[in-house]
Amino acid sequence: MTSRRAFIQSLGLTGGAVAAASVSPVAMAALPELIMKEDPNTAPPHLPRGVTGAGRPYNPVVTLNGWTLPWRMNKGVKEFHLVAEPVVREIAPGMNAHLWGYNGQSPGPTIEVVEGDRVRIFVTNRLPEHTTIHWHGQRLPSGMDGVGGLNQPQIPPGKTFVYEFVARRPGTFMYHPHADEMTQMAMGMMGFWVTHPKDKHPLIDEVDRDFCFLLNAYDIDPGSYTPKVNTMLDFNLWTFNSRAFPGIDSLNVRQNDRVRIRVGNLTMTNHPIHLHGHEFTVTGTDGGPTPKGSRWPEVTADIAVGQMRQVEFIANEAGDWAFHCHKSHHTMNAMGHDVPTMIGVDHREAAKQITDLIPDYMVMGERGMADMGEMEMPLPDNTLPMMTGQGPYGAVEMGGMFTVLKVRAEQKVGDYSDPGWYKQPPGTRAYEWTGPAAEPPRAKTQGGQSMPATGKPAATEVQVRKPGPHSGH
Ligand SMILES: [Cu+2]
Repeated sequence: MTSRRAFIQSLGLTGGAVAAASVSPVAMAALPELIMKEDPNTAPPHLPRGVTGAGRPYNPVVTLNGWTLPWRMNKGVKEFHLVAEPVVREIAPGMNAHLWGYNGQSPGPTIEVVEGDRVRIFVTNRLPEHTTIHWHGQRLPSGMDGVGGLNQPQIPPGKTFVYEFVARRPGTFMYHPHADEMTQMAMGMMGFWVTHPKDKHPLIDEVDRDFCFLLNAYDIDPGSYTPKVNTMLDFNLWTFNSRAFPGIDSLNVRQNDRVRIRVGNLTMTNHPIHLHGHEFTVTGTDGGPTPKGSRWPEVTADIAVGQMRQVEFIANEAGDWAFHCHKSHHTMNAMGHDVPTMIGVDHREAAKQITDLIPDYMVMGERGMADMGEMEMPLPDNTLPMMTGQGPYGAVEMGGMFTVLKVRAEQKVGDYSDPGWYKQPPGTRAYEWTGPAAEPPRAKTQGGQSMPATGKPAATEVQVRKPGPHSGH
């Protein structure tokens, strides 16, 4: 079966230590080969029957800046091999994070099966401490649920444990350790799981494109590489699948495609995920598909901690559409929190002198924050600008949990490649007004017209410095 190896390579994956020419009983008695991915690019979807020629067909998902783990079929059981290990993840070009993950990446590969499949997952622990895997949302025997100490002994470093169960319920799931959870999830240990329905399902529509990703967050000090694991709320890197804008791939679809996006939240706060230009409905949670009567149009879905949402819409509006978390601090990259707002203060000379002494000194812009998008300040090594990303009309001034849905009439069926920027038809872009400027209407009185204020100063004092920074948001 050279086709298996060729297939794995065609996905940009490495592995295949086991020559798959003959899957002999001896080979099947060994651990499934370890398949790894080195780069953070979005892998193309698996062909439903591409890996082993075995198993029921389904419409595969595309994991944003991630990949799906190939399996091998062993006497009717789908076998997967996950290895928990330290990894280097490029958060965006210019910044690598030292994380823990699975099979070379954080998050780990997506596991994709069909309702009714018997699944056997070998988990090898190459971490310096014990671990487990919990299969969030699955119906399974209690002993397979992965809570260390409760359902099973911990998996010691160097050991391999086997999980086996039937994927009973179709839907959207995730996996993560239930062992030293605070550390291991802060270090990036998590992955996605999709169980496709085996037959036509009354509540699960067929879609043309099916994307998935996890929300995650890290606290990595500017200039350093490893997340701080004790952080509870004050994270500074907000990511889709451990990537921050502009490192997140766009979601490229064909106009009029029915699109599903599945999102799971393994951060420590909620994320209102917002789509421009379209309305979607929430068609499923980690509890399963939602009843049709419960679906109403939305443009933002709040995804709470430990929740998953799958949203669906018809991508019928051609263009480039922002898709992002609506918490504005979550569309920013690593920033020093203990800096004053400098709006109104021209600090450029002072900042130059300070950065000679303190290289990672960062200040807020004196005309608002927009000029941070075209960062003039020197940054410490391995640090992303707070907001960046070059669009067709200049800096996008975003970071973190932000990407673009690209809807194109000319995108081919099954083509996930980036079509470039949208070419707007003439006369459909916001433009500058060049006529005479109007006098802004302003009240001339000192207070409201009905109840003028008494004893108020003649002019409001200009505050150039706002009160100090917030904390604990
Ligand atoms: Cu958010």
